[in-house]
Amino acid sequence: MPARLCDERTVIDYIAGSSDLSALINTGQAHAKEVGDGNLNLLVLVQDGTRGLVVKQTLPYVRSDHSWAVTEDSIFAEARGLDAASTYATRYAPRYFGLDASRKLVVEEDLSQWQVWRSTLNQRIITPYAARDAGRFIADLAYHTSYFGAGEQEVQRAAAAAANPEIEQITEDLIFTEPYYGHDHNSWEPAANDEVEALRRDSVRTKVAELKYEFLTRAEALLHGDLHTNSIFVRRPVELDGDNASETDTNAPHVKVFDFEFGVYGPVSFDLGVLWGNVLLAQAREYALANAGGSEDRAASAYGDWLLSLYTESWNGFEQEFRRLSAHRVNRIFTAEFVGQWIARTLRYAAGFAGAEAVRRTIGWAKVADIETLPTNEKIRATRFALTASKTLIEGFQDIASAQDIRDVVETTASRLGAAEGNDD
Ligand code: SR1
Ligand code: MG
Repeated sequence: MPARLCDERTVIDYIAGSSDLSALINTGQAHAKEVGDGNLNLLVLVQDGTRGLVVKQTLPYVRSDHSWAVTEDSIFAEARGLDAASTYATRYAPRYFGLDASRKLVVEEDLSQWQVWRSTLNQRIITPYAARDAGRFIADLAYHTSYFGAGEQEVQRAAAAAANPEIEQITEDLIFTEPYYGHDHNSWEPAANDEVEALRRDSVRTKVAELKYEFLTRAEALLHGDLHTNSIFVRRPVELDGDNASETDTNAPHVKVFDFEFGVYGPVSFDLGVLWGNVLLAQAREYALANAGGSEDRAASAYGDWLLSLYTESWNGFEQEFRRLSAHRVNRIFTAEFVGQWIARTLRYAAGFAGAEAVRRTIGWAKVADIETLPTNEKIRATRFALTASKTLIEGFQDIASAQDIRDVVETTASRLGAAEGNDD
């Protein structure tokens, strides 16, 4: 039987009924508001004027399609991810106040003073250090939950406990299968038919198979599992513009990562790849708008340059943090040379996963505002850009040797498509 869902009134009674939770907020003064837009959860923000907390409860169906039933057990992945992230990547995760297994809900820190990264990206707001800290977050979680930072038996028990097959199936279908075949979940502007067809060649499917097999079989660390830019909060711009210490204190955390319900044991490259796939989508939007005519300043803008720098910034954040932690690795036999080989492999697969993520968010289920909010002509440009760059990454990921190589793919795609559009005129 599904858990009783909270609403804006009953959630306060729920908190008042718990001595632990009612110590965190004045329930007599509290107001609640449902603020979620995720597919699988309710997200209720409760504030008393001074303090706040968030109650996240799983839905037994997909929010935008109630006929699509989904297990409420994703709450256990959410709890596991929150617990691990707040322990191992403390600075970059919400504080975690606990799981109610019978009500299928977790309680966590109110981060409403932060802003969703996709939203600042779509407003062309530069957020310094966010990419670096997203990379550090991935490294912290990966190191401590893998054979690098924990003993063999501990990792194997944790991986077994984190099995999440029904939720993992969603990722397997939506990212690695449906976009490459006909499926009701897919849609795109007909003007992008050629780009979609090109993705459905057997040679591309074989590369996607390689990525899917990596995701299915390489259970090396606890992943966030859905690290797109709607799963990352960044600091509000006012804090970055003003006198606030966070602007100059580069060591203050500049991201908070949330939404852990897709967490599984998998390849660390997947979290990096999902992040980069969403950077690519922000670039697709920028490319489309820059080429919309009458905005030459936008074509070579500080914002566009900053977007291009995010691959290297996040990769450096990841690599430096992972190497720093690896100095204390549990497995002595994991030599520095082996760590270097593992890092290089992680980069390659991350590039491939970036392409797969950008494809699914462009033509498959769960599309993104970066592209969906564009006028039709710009949407077509953005779609072509995203699909073309993604295909290059999927076909060539085994040759990627640096984060700069990914930036090169993006820049080459922009100039090639831009030249073709110019020739059409
Ligand atoms: C049915 S859930 C659809 C998607 O939402 C989340 O963002 C995940 O990416 C999932 O694939
Ligand atoms: Mg989510």
